[in-house]
Amino acid sequence: MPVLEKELGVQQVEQYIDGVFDKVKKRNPEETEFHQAVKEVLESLKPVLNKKPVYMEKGIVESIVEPERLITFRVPWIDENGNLQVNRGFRVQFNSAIGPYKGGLRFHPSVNASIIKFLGFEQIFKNSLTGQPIGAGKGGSDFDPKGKTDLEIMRFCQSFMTELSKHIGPDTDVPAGDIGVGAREIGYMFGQYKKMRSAYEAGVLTGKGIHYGGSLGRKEATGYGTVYFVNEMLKDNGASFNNSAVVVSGSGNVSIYAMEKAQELGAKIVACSDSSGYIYDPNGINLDTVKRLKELENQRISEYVKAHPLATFHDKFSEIWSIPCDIALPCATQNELDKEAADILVQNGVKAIGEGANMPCTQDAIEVLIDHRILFAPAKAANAGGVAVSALEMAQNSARLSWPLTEVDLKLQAIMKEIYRESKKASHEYDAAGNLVIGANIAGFVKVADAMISQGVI
Ligand code: NDP
Ligand code: 2IT
Repeated sequence: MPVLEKELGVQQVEQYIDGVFDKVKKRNPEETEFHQAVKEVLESLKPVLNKKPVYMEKGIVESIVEPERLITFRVPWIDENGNLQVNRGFRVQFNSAIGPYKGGLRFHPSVNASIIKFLGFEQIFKNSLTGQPIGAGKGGSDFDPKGKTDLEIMRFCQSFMTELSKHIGPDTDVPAGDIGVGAREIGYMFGQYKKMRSAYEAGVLTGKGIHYGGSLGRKEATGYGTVYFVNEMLKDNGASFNNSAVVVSGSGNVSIYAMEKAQELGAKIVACSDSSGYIYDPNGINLDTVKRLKELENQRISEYVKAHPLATFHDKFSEIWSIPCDIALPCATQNELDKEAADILVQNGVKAIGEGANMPCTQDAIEVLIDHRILFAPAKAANAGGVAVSALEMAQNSARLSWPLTEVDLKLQAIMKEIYRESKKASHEYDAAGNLVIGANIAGFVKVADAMISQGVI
């Protein structure tokens, strides 16, 4: 292409992207997390739009940032004292170009339209990267599970599902867990859905208990998958988990199984956290204790030091990143690792970061890490193992089969390797020199965009 024509093309793309982003901000005022997620993707799509203007001409970019549907609803329930409580429920059905809407449910007091839309938007590209036939959705509620009795959790889940059941189904929209939603909540919601439909539609939810249609390996999949992905990235750069010091934030589902797999690969986990603070254990975190506290007893992480007197508890959650480490895995929540934390990690000689949580690093933190050539595994690629195994759970439910754990785990390993390979390939194809943020966004986008073009204006 002649130089002038190429420059005009670049300018046109810049203007187009600016225009789409302005519209997103105007249409979704004050939804800062959603803006942040959209901005990152739009910026990384520029090289694709330069090479393939058809995505602009067909209006794919302005379509992909607009959810197909956003449902909000009232969730009334009665607490232990007989008082009425009213929460707000959400489901965003973002994109169904390559399969039924698929994505988790989050129960946390911070949940609002911005959080649900950012998560649903990320899911488009993540789900596409898995190579599985799944579209993108996300949902949840501002319900706070902390301090609630089991009965209150059940009542809330039932009320939430009474409304949500009108909008989901094994071929339309398949929710799963996320923050505050694990096997217990999925069980109560599945029970209510089954009662309302008078039918056993096992594939309507994933992350179910193994005894009623869940997949072996789903519980571990996000954490293991993150470590498999980071391991690929390390191997590709002549490094490994073996003998490395690792800091993992959070102590929930993703965090626990990331720690487990990293330990299996020879790493020493020196710190983990919950929202009340972090623990540092110079001997390496004892996972049996963390599992007992978190999976069985619903305790705070500070209790860990009672069983391990050499360990210390610090009540500032965000200061976990000041612990020197070779590899950092943020596995708690969005924007938990900011520029200041990234600066400290770099000063302390960190070699790699793997995002187990969704959007855990702020944009300026990512810039610091990339500028310093720290190996960086972005969330959409690194934490895709969870939803990938959810898709395998759907496949098993459709076939009325249950695969052995080794089969699921081998499939997960192959999927994570392939996501790494594809993300890296796309980054080189579009002149981003191994930048996996750009590579993953592009590789995820292209499949969905092509499907959208094939299906016409709908
Ligand atoms: P869990 O509820 O099991 O655990 C969340 C952990 O993060 C807890 O330790 C929690 O502490 C901590 N945390 C949550 N919110 C905050 C906050 N605002 N500030 C500080 N700490 C916080 O959730 P998951 O492990 O399932 O999810 C963790 C992350 O991984 C989320 O970003 C989620 O979207 C993402 N993810 C999850 C997948 C899955 O399969 N579950 C798949 C892909 C991504 P506390 O208990 O004190 O609240
Ligand atoms: O963010 C995510 O990918 C999840 N919470 C898992 C979604 C799923 O459908 O398994």
